[in-house]
Amino acid sequence: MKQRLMDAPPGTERSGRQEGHGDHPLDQYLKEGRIPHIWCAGCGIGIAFTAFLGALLKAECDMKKTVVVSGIGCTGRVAGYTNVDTYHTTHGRAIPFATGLKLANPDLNVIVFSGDGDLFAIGGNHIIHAARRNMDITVVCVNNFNYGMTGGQGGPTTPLEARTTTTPYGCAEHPFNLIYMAKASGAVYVARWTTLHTYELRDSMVAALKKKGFSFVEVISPCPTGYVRRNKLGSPLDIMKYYRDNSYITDDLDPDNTALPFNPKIAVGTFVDVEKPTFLDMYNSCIVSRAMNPVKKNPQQAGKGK
Ligand SMILES: Cc1ncc(C[n+]2csc(CCOP(=O)(O)OP(=O)(O)O)c2C)c(N)n1
Ligand code: SF4
Ligand SMILES: [Mg+2]
Repeated sequence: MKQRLMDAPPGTERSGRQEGHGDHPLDQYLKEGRIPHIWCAGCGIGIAFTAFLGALLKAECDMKKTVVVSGIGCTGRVAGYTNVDTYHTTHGRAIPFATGLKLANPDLNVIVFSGDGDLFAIGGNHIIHAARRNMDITVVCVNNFNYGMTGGQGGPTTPLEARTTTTPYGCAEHPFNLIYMAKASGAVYVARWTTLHTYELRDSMVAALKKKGFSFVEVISPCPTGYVRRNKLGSPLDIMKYYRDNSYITDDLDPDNTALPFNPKIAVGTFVDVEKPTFLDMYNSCIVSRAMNPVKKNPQQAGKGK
């Protein structure tokens, strides 16, 4: 990788965009000029990102029509490393930016890739309403149970009694169950995987990319520098072993029974896969068609009340 960076033509470090470089099948999706990345050793975001690039390849996404949007956070850096048009927006506002993009250009394939804090704390209101409207976007949330980028503060998914920099004696707040929340808000595709389940995660992202409507994929992921270290959960390899021994794949579970941690183990799989008209379907069939074809008033009634 270092060799490739040295070989990169001048200017790519800034623009990050190169054509035809490298020979790995995923190279075309990576802004190599932006490497080295910022992620810590053992962080799960890189695994989620690799699964995502594999999904772009497998889903045969048209890169000219694909846009990645993210908010601020370690996970949010995914937007900057993906070799498509990207939007690294303000903290918590990835969903409204994505919504605007989709409405302005419905041909675009719009993906939001962001963290648990970005999407469910400051951005919590946006995500529930985008799901309610069934906006045709794909949302990938890397859930590492804390605000990784800013020093490991507690957030809306921090488990009860877990230690973070803002909960040094343990977290006293009940966490959100993102699967249940996405389903209750109206998402038509909802899945969860851990960073151990790399192929399942990639294939789930393919399904989410192809799904018409609001699709949501949660990725349970370690933050070794923040959450894992403060809770003395061991090395990144120990976390992988933990995921292996404490997760099970199911497609039949009611989202209500998927709460973390760990009920009794981490339930992973696809929990929602249904069809429903999207916001744009409804907007076109309801508002646009009625505005274009107004019901003509009965001439006898037209004069009434004058
Ligand atoms: C309006 C605003 N508030 C707070 C911040 C500081 N901030 C930056 S990233 C972040 C949290 C990131 O956590 P998460 O979304 O879970 O991403 P992670 O770093 O864990 O991947 C916060 C609070 C900010 N940049 N802007
Ligand atoms: S602080 Fe945590 S989430 Fe951020 S890159 Fe490091 S390990 Fe990953
Ligand atoms: Mg986080």
